Amino acid sequence: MNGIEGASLFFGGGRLSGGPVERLTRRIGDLGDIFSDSEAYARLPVDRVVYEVESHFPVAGGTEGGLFVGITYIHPGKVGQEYFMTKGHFHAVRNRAEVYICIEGEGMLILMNEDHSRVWAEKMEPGSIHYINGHVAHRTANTGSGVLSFGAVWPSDAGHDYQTISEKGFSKILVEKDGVATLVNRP
Ligand code: PAN
Ligand code: ZN
Repeated sequence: MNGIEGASLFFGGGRLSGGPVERLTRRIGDLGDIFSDSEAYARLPVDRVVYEVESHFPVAGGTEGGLFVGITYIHPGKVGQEYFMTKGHFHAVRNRAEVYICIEGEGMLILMNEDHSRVWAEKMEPGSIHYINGHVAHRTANTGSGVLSFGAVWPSDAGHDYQTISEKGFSKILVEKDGVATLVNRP
């Protein structure tokens, strides 16, 4: 043996493999509280897949100093005029930052500050790299016609606060307006 080893994790062919990978699927039926147009939401099949996440957790959740890695795949689609998107969250430990790297597709990273007074977005395209400051809520939306996929790396003690978003939402939503992805105030 020469002491040289292969990586334990591999991304290829649109899939994470190698090391232990946990897979999570979010369907329309799981996402009732995030989309604004409840009539359009009710018309979609509850089992339609909106996004999938593959994650590798090399250390236990809550470990200080470790990192987690994941790939998110958001399918194309809309609920009314609002693009398919992730639930979105603050990190439970608010000062924990994160990096996203877009792999494939077209989308927007939607960000909101801690007192919900400001929402803004960054365009995601293959190769775009997004540094997400701690204290900033983040969600991603697929604005294209194919799958949007991106890699994420975040601290293993960050945790996820979904509660705040499910109760109060983001103060702006991303909708298609005259063919263009546009942030508008939440109705
Ligand atoms: C990402 C997200 C992933 C799914 O790995 O967890 O894109 O989005 P939701 O967690 O909001 O459903 C991340 O930001 N981790 O911290
Ligand atoms: Zn996060």
